[in-house]
Amino acid sequence: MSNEEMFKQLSDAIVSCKKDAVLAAVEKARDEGIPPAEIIEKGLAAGMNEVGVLFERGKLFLPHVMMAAGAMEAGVALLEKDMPKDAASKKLGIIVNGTVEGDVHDIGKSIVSTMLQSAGFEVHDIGRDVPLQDFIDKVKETNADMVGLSALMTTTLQGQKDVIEMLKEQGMRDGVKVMVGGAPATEAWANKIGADCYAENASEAVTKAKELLL
Ligand code: B12
Repeated sequence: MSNEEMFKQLSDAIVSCKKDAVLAAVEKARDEGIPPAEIIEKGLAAGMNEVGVLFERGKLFLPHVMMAAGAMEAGVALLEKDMPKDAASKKLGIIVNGTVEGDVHDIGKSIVSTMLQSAGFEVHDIGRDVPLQDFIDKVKETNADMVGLSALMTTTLQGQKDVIEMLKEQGMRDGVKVMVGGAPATEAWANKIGADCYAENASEAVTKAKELLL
């Protein structure tokens, strides 16, 4: 089976919303030697995007989306075992990452954390629906070089801007880079709110973090 066919199978498994199908497809792709990052981005995440489209068109309902999300999390968890957990030997920088207050979407954010971690960054993932001041407190506590802010809804995007304003008010903006992401975020939005960078997906997040921190 070609890699393209394998990605299609992974994506279809997510759309089927069946955890067993996802786990089987992930194991197969892994056995074929496809790197975990590609299995996640080109297979599983592509399927989740498809789920989003079907949901928007009314072809899938919220319980399906929740099942697909659970299946996706299980698939990613299976792959995390193969990814270097603690790359202490080459600590590239410290990054705090989380989803802003009011927003419970965390699949994409967690993928970003996992990929940054396996690229050699020390990542403090502080979860989802995180009160904005907590991002700042965690940056202080860990002496972080960068903070990642995820928002998946147009209504919670404002939280990214607010954290930047709060960092300024608390005299901390110069000491930490800000990276924003999530489906409704864009390069233009990042520029408008004065973030240091925007990344469209997890691999781009790794590239941009390296550009800014190394
Ligand atoms: C899965 C999902 C859910 C799951 C979330 C499960 C979970 N644990 O995350 C559940 C079912 C719980 C859910 C709930 C809700 N959802 Co929802 N959900 C989605 C869906 C279908 C997919 C999101 C996803 O996981 N995508 C796959 C991942 C891999 O992609 P990603 O998140 O975009 O992440 C990538 C990039 O964006 C980027 N990235 C992400 N974060 C970060 C951070 C940084 C720092 C960087 C650099 C990059 C980065 O890298 C990631 C990896 O490549 C989207 C549809 C869509 N098109 O996005 C709707 C969507 C986001 N949901 C939506 C809504 C409205 C809701 C609900 C209010 C319920 C409802 N009425 O539908 C609640 C929200 C409650 C709340 N307060 O948060 C809307 C938001 C609309 C808006 N206002 O903008 C969407 C767009 C669907 C829609 N069209 O209606 N949802």
